[in-house]
Amino acid sequence: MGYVAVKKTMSAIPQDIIDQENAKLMAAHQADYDALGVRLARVGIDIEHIVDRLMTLEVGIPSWGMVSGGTRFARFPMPGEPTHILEKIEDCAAVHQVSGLTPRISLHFPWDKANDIDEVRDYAHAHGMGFDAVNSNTFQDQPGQRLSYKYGSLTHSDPATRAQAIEHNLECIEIGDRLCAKGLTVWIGDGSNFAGQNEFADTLDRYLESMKAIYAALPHDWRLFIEHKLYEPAFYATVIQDWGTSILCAQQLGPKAQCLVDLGHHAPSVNIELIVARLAQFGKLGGFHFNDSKYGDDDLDAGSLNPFQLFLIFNELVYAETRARGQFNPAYMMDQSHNVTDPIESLLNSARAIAGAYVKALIVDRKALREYQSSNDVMMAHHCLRMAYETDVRPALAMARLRKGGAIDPMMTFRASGYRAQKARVRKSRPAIGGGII
Ligand code: RM4
Ligand code: MN
Ligand code: MN
Repeated sequence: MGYVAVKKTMSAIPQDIIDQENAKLMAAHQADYDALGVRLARVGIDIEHIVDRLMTLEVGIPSWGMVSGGTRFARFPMPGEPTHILEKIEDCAAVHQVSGLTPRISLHFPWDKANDIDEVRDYAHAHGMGFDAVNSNTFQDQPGQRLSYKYGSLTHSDPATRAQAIEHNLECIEIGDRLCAKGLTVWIGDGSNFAGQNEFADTLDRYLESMKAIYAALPHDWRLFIEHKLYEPAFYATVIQDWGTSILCAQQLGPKAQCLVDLGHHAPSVNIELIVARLAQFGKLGGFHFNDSKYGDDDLDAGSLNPFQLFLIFNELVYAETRARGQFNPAYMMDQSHNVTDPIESLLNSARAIAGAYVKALIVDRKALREYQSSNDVMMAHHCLRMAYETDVRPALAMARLRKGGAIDPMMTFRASGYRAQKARVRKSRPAIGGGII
């Protein structure tokens, strides 16, 4: 997604700070890496091959996750948080510098609207950053907006409101194109709060009609991601509520339309890895919004509550990649709200969890697994997954980061850099008033 050959000329965190921190940890890191290498070699896995694969993994980060998030009740701002898009980009670059995993930023419009979009692009490129899918927003009204989205946007009963929502998505494509992004993610808040408020079939008809107009405006190498969500803001029925409706719509729209799985957008106890497998099998798995959740769309750090689920998802992804033979390219993104932690630290926390889940999925002994499955040896099949999951793969993650110029220990290095404290001195403070997600 959004690959551009960027020449880095600016650094959010001075490289020598990262190098100094790495120097302190180098001997211990090398010993741990060698030990893991020996351990993996015993089961026929070459650690260098795993690190090479990991170095190709890239996960986008959300511009809207760079400021302290809030709930419906309150937002507690943090000193030094970014106040405009360029500062958000700088923070994203800091995450990538130490994690080596997050070279692209996903923008959300009109939240990230800028007078000079070329300046935004150039500033990101100067930091070695590109852009992921752009996100439209027709779930809120903006100041001065002509027609309200209170009763819907792309599915609204009024054609003029639908036209306005379509127009906004077309503008997002235009801006995204200038940023060299390659995808548009559409999540709508449309639905109903009361039985009888609207007809399920009619709202979906209107959605498809609107999405066809957006699809028609996509550049040839773009993808359109349909993001479903079970509930909220609609509490009775949501128009694109689950992966079933999502894949039906993606199939109706055409090959550029794919489904996006946000890990917080499912009913409790739903088997998300099974959804991933189904979408991948039919070529409709477009990408992810990684996060973790306990109750609903909690937007907690990826892997912070349910790391085994994250591993099982990556296990499906690695298997799907093998089956697809090169045709498989989901766009990985994080979508989190950081309400009580420093967003940069939460993204580092999640980057580690995601990379760890990927590596653990890579070291699953697939040949043995298949044999256990064929002979119906249930316990050993499960054991095979558990053995990979329970391996401490941190030295492999550290090596991949190190080889990308990142940190052996991202969290401690970020703390040692004094980045946030320095930003608190130079950045203006943002108001605490009001709730809401950003
Ligand atoms: C939604 C959904 C979308 C995100 C907004 C801010 O719940 O996850 O991906 O754009 O929140
Ligand atoms: Mn999302
Ligand atoms: Mn969400």
